Amino acid sequence: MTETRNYQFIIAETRGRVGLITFNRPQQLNALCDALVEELRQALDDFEASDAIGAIVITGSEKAFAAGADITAIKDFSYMDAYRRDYITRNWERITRCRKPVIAAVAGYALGGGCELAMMCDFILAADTAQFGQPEIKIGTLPGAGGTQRLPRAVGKAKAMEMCLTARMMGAEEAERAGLVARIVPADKLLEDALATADTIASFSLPVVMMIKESVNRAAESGLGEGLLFERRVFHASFSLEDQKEGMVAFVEKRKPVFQHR
Ligand code: CO8
Repeated sequence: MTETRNYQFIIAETRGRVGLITFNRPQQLNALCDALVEELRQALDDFEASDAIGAIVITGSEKAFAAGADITAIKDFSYMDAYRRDYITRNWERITRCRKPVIAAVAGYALGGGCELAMMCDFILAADTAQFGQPEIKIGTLPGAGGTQRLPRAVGKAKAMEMCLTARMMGAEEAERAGLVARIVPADKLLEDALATADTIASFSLPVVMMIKESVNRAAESGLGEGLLFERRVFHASFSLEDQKEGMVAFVEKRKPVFQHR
């Protein structure tokens, strides 16, 4: 395990080929102040640039993944403050521009911007203690980091509408049933499981991993015909990879492949 830069509000470390980012603002339940999200952006930039990293895990504390945007910091924002800063788009959405897979490991509260940030990741692993919600309506605003768009796509319109309009929280079991999370893990095993999952992904050929991520994302962003065409083109392109040759030859030779990530 190697710690990377010195940050104030996050801890960024490497565990083998996995980059681990832990929100570290426990007194405020990891409320997402601008400095924290800037550090997140920096850590993601570093992990993306590093050839030694194949997958990324983002996690919080036992009590909270993140309890939302920092209400204290944004309460006096004017329209112009939010617009000129390009609030949310400038740094929160760095996650959505990651080309390497990003897993959210969520225990405790994932509320408002915390839920939205988790939904920006490629998939969510939830501790049995996880609570998801979009309670912005209670503080006189609305989800502003994708909640009204990604939640209905994940759980369907009825549940998303109810959650956004009533601020009701959804527990881990309901979240799994509804398709918001990939899997539920006992809380004390969450990090271990998320790191093992990321490690499995990082053990595969990185260009193939990236091609799969890009292709699955097309399913959400295009019609079936366009999506299938995209997949087919990328699939054909995969035959240009050294790792494809190695993977298939290793299978035929009944040995473990050694991927070179090219
Ligand atoms: N921002 C700032 N501080 C927070 C936040 C937050 N989102 N959440 C918790 N805190 C602070 C509390 O103020 C408290 O601080 P202190 O100890 O100094 O009083 C500390 O964290 C602990 O919180 P509680 O004492 O409230 O802990 P509880 O266990 O009693 O309750 C809850 C936990 C239920 C999570 C409660 O803290 C809560 O309801 N938090 C707010 C949740 C919320 O409304 N989140 C949505 C925020 S808005 C948002 O995310 C919008 C995203 C993008 C919008 C863009 C708009 C421009």
